[in-house]
Amino acid sequence: KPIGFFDSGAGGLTVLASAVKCLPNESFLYFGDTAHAPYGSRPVEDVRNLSVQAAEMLCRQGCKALVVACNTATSAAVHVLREMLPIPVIGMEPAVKPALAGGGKVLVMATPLTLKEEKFKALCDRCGADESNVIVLPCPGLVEMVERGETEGPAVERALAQLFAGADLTGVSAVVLGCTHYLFLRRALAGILPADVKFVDGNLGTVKQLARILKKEGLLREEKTSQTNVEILSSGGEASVRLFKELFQKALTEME
Ligand code: DGN
Repeated sequence: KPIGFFDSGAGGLTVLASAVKCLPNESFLYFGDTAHAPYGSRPVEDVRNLSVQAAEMLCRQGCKALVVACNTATSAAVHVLREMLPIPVIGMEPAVKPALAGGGKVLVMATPLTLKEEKFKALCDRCGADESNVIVLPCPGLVEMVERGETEGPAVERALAQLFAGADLTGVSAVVLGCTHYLFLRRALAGILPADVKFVDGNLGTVKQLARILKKEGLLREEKTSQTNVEILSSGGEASVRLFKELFQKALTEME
């Protein structure tokens, strides 16, 4: 049985790439909801309904566990999905805690919805984050850019520089990539930010959590496979699946 992953589009492919590396004997089924991307600027009820539809579809396909490979969908819907589905549901959250552990100030990039939701406030409270050590930077437009396959080059760097123009980076030692799409922009971001700024994301943490839960529930596949089985679906049609496959290869070569 495969492990299901979903996101509003291509961002979750970065999580999928980490999962394939950590759990090569598993099968994976990925769904990107391109027809409804981006989730991050929709009302929370919309994101919840779309997430439920995506999750139900993956369950019908026989998935044994579900990874909500999207910070936005997690903050809007993970509690509903956990109540509703008969399989384990693993969500994501911006990696504020590990970023703060490094010392210094942290800047959190995420979608407007993620930063607005109660779940983010609760996360900040849990981590002892406040205005003195955490700056938030809502990033409308970045998801759309990645969805067009634009991840590097001068135009991307210009868009990023514009986004950061108003941000005070004094004392910032780490940038949290609080949206799975932004991992595709890591190289471009490194081009516009001071060289000593570290990037922190929640992908590996999420995959480790997935592995722990699979093990605990007796769902981990022990038999070896010579090639990991990965199937990629999109609500955006063939062209979108082709782009997803390209981006997935990029994620596999670039992500840890
Ligand atoms: N990849 C999603 C996330 O991690 O928040 C963003 C999805 C979107 O459409 N905004």
